[in-house]
Amino acid sequence: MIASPSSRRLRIFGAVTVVTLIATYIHLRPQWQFEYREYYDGVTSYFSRPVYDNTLYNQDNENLIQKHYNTSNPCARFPNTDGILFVMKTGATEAFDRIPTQLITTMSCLPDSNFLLFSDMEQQMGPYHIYDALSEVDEVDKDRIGDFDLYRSQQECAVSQKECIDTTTEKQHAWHLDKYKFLPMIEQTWRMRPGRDWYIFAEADTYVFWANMVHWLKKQSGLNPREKIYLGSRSFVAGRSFAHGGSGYILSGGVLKHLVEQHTNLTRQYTQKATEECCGDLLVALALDEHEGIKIRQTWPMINGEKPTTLPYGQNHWCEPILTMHHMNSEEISTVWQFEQTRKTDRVLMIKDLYDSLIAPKMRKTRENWDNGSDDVCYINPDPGAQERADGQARDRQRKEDEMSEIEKTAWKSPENCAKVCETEISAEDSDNKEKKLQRNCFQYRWHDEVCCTSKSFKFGEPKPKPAGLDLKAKWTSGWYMEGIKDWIDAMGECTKPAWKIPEL
Ligand SMILES: *[C@@H]1O[C@H](CO)[C@@H](O)[C@H](O)[C@H]1NC(C)=O
Ligand SMILES: *[C@@H]1O[C@H](CO)[C@@H](O)[C@H](O)[C@H]1NC(C)=O
Ligand SMILES: CC(=O)N[C@H]1CO[C@H](CO)[C@@H](O)[C@@H]1O
Repeated sequence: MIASPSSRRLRIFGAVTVVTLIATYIHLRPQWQFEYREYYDGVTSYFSRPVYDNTLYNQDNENLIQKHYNTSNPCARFPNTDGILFVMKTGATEAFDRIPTQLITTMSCLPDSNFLLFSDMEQQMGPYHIYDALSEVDEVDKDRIGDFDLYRSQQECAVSQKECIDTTTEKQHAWHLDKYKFLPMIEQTWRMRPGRDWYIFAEADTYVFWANMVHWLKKQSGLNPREKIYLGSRSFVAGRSFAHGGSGYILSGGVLKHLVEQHTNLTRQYTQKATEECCGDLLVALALDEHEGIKIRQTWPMINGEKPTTLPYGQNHWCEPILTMHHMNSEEISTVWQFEQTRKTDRVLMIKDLYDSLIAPKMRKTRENWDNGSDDVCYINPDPGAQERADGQARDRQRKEDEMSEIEKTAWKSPENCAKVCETEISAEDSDNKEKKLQRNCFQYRWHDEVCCTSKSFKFGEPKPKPAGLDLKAKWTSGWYMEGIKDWIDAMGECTKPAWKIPEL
């Protein structure tokens, strides 16, 4: 059979197509393999995440933390939080600044069913839902009470909150609205997640040390969650004690059940009361006292309102395990999480460990334009002008003239004179006396404008703005008596037994 021109053309076309396909295959093959390998790498890195240089590591803490930060298994040392519910309260003016860091650090290891997020507005943050603590407050109250103006403007905001609300000017309003959230939040918490042993309430700038917290609640404390228990760091307003909210506070399932199930009018009642009181954490204490007859049990310094740079290290703040800290900004939360993740040991984390790994490497003899919070004992130029310029607290804490040594009498004259107070506290003949070293009262000083103050603990502190003019007196200088600190630390030894605090009434 003779092929017609059209069928020959067809065959040529067919051959060309096959050759083209083969060429395309050969051309593409390496790329497919490459893509395949990339995909494969993606799969393995899903199981094993990167290892980085540990940015916290240095020669002063090389024995305490890992040189590298292996991010593969962040929850390996995280405790089992069964029976515990964590409740974090925030506000719409700050939620997106604070909560994401919480979610990618400590809370990333909490099962979703073991925490709730509350705010003064319902919002969604990635896969996480933020509940409106005020949703069940009576509409009449919301209209009537001026503190709810911010609540309304937040809801009326047509774009992102940042573009509607000036966070600096609204800070005060956000604070006033905050106190209305506490009891409604407590009620909703029980309704949404009833029957847990422990309920831990905290704020978006609270850091929770979960390993310590769970170990203490479940094992170490011996507390029975079926009893009515209210734990926290005790504060006072007009003689009434309450657990400070920002430090975090803990309610037993036993007390929460009774409080919520037996008192159906809590939200209404405490919305009214909130108009007359300063703060929501106080209202919680008032409700627990009025309805359950219980008071806070002091759990400080384990539940703590300070952070690593403001903790007063020393007596009562050393071998004590730490459960919470407060005023932690996002960077600080991430830093402490990284520290927990890269510690070389699993042993109970004590306050001392924060100092050794995070603070000690940064300590030096003096820092200018710096305030380390020295304010236990003060020495001020006796001249009336200088006395008047000094702040009230410093004035109240002056040592009496006839109780002062010669060194102390001239301490106000300069930072160098001020430093001598600590340097000369222990006399040369006592320099080997361990008891004397442990009883040291002067670890650091701060000098500013003819006011010298010293402190019986050692704190790191924070920068102070550099004064504009040339007046040397206006500068803030802080210093630490490093030898005295070292002697005290050596005399304290290794803290072989953590000093767990027994919560007292
Ligand atoms: C990081 O940790 C993972 C899981 O614990 C482990 O399999 C891996 O070998 C570690 N990587 C390095 C470099 O140590
Ligand atoms: C609920 O509390 C409000 C405010 O204290 C009060 O006016 C009201 O009578 C209470 N209602 C009940 C049913 O107790
Ligand atoms: C560590 C510490 O207590 N820092 C304090 C330093 O001083 C400022 C006030 O100037 C305080 O706010 C800090 O708490």
